[in-house]
Parts: sequence; structure tokens; C-alpha cells
Amino acid sequence: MRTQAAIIGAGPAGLLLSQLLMQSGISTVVIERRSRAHVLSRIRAGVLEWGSVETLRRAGVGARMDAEGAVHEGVALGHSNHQFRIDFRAACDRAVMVYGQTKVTKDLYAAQDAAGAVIIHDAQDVALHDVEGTPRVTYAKEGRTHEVVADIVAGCDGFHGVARQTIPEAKRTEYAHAFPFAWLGVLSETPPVAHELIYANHPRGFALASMRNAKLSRYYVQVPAETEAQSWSDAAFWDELRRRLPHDAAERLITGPSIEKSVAQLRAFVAEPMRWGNLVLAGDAAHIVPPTGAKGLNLAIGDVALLAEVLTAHFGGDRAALGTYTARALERVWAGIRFSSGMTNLLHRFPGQSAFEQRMQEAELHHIEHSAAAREAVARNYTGLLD
Ligand code: FAS
Ligand code: PHB
Repeated sequence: MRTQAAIIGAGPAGLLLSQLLMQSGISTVVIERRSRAHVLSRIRAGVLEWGSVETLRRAGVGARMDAEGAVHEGVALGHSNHQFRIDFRAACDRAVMVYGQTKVTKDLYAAQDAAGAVIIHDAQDVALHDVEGTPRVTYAKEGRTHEVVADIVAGCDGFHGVARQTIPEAKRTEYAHAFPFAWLGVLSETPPVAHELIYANHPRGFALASMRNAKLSRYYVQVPAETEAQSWSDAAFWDELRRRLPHDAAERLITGPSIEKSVAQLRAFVAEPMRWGNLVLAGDAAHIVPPTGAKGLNLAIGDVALLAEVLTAHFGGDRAALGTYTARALERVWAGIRFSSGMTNLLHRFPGQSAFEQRMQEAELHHIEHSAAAREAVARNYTGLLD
């Protein structure tokens, strides 16, 4: 098979890139290791920066998001049984959209199906070849080996994918940091405790009250890194969440059976460069951020919006365009790492944390509450980083 852009991975990055490139008349083939059902079963991010909203609308997948998503103009930060609101509209005249990644992926699949996209699922042993020349992608399916020849290969295959490994180790610089804790997440068919998100610092550990809609809540509590999700009963989860949320929110908590329970490790990771010959990386294939800043999905969408612009110029004859991708993408990536790691350090309890360090976190949160400049900095980073 021959195409202009072979895309590895049918997560949000891969599907969105295929959608935007096809809109520019560039042919694509998407090669995904898992089944469509498996890809759509993942419960992950929930918050879209406004730049991501505009990119999804431009890609022609904004209709259900605009109909079913919720525009949020603020977020609450909590500590010492108290909470305060960061007003995005007042601070920087921006907002975010609460709309789950699962729905974003479903909307992208629907648009790609309508566009007649070629998406190959259950592709095994995916391998990239000759990425510095005319790239080839091979994969096994139904007992046969298949080959896709392309001008460009886009690695959108996530943190555990193969594309990043195709860049020679001697030419790759990887920055990695593992936080000494994880998030235990629960999805429940219960009304959220508040109409906006609450990020809470507590001496027992971090907690986050989020949601998918008015009848579907998403909650997280910080747990030790090696925690197994099933080692926590629903009752134990609700008790711990209630102890960590600020009192007024805890009083409103309505519990119910978990319909999904999972543990996400907290890590930061960046691989440089994000382009090698005719291979480009986007999304989790190139970087991971701790979810405390709601940046993972948004950085992936930001990469893809930039990459679609660069590849459209490249296929339009601009041979310098590809060389600009890494530096431009990494500026946003490192800004996302900085903000997400800062929020993680501010809101989580670290092993061996002293009483002084706990009070310093509370003092920083108190400063944010009472400083317009500090609130604006949080608002600008949470709603959109550089723009
Ligand atoms: P993805 O990992 O979503 O997609 C990569 C795709 O490539 C997958 O479908 C995979 O099956 C496929 N693939 C992998 N290897 C392959 C191979 N060899 N060949 C072919 N295909 C291959 N972000 C937030 O902002 N907020 C959150 O709360 C949040 N929670 C998260 C919880 C978990 C458990 C995880 C893992 C991530 C979370 N994230 C969160 C980050 C997440 O949303 C990512 O940023 C987002 O999925 C990035 O999208 P992609 O880059 O498309 O990668
Ligand atoms: C979520 O709703 O899953 C969510 C929201 C905000 C975050 C992380 C996760 O920072």
C-alpha cells in the first residue's frame, strides 16, 4: 500500500492528525495495534483547553462536544478544609471545556469513517523501516505481513509505542521523572459534588473531584505508586475522598458503585527530537505529563495542530517546514511539563514530607488565593499555556 502519511496509533493524536491531513488533501493510513472497541474503552482525560476546542471544531468534530460538553470558567483549589475559586474569565478571559477523551476519540472515529479513512486495527508486530529515506511500515494481520510505503511516518503510538524507539538511541535524549505516588481514579454514575473541578491538598494526600456530565462523576485520590486498583473497595475510596475534600464539598458527596476503577502512575517524560528524517512524533509517543495540570491530551492535540500545519507546508513544497517542528512543539511541551509538575508538587503529599513542607504548600495556596497575579498565572497555564 502507498500513502503520503502513515500514522502509527489510533488514539486521539493519530486520529486527529489523519483527520486534519485528509482535510488538506493529504492521503493517510492509520495503523493501530488494538481493536477499535479497546481504543474506545479507555477512560482518560476530561478537560480540554480552549485551543484544543478550536482545533477539534476546525477538524469538523466539534458538534457533539459543543452540544454535550460543559464550558467551565473556573476551578477550585482546596487546602486546610477551605477552598477558593480561580476565575478564568476574570483572570484571562478564557475557559475550558469538560468533555471526556473517550467521546473525543469516538467523534474522531465517526468523522474519519465519514471521510473514508483507512484505519487498520489489530495490527501486530508493527515496525518502521528506512525512516531517513522512503519510510516503510510493516505489520502482521490475519497471518500475513503487510507493508505501507509512505513519504512521512507519524508516531502517534503513545508512551509504550515503537515509533520513538526507531530514532537511534545515540541521537535521542530522554528526560524522565517518576513521582513517588499514583492516582486511584473512580468513575461513578452520581452527580458531581460541584459544578466545577476541585483540586485538594490534604495532609493525607491529594484528591480531585471532576466529572463527565451532571450524572457522571470522576474522582481521584493519591495512592502509593505500587497500588493495585482492586485492593481498594468502593467504601474505602469514598471514605478517603470524603476525608480529603474540603468540608463543604465532602458534605455534598453522593456516593455510588464505581463503574470504572484504575490506577494511573504519575510521571514526566520528554524525548527529543520529535522528528528524525521522515519520522515525526506527536502526543504521548514523545512526552508524558502528570495529569495534575490536565495537560496530557491537550499537549497531544497541540502537537497535532502544529504537525498538520508543518506537514501541509511540507507536502506543498516547503522543504524547510519539517525542520521547524521539534523546536516549536517542545516549547509547548516543556511549558506543559513545568505547569503540571508544579501543580503536582504543590498539591501532593510526598513520602517523608515534614510538617514544615506541608505548611509551605498551604502558604503557597494561600498566596495564590490572595494574589491576582498568581491567580492569573494559574488561570493562563490551566486554560492554554503559551497562547
Ligand atoms: P494514546 O496512548 O492515547 O494512543 C496511542 C495509540 O497507539 C493507542 O491506541 C495504542 O493502542 C496504539 N499503539 C501503541 N503501540 C502501538 C504499536 N506498536 N503499533 C500500533 N499502534 C500502537 N491526560 C489528561 O489530560 N488528563 C487525565 O486525567 C489523563 N489520565 C490518564 C490516565 C491514564 C491511565 C493514561 C495512560 C493517560 C492519561 N492521560 C491523561 C494522558 C492521556 O489522555 C494522553 O495524553 C492521551 O491519550 C494522548 O493521546 P495519544 O498521544 O494519542 O496516545
Ligand atoms: C478528569 O476528569 O479525568 C481529569 C480532570 C482534570 C485533571 C485530570 C483528570 O487534571
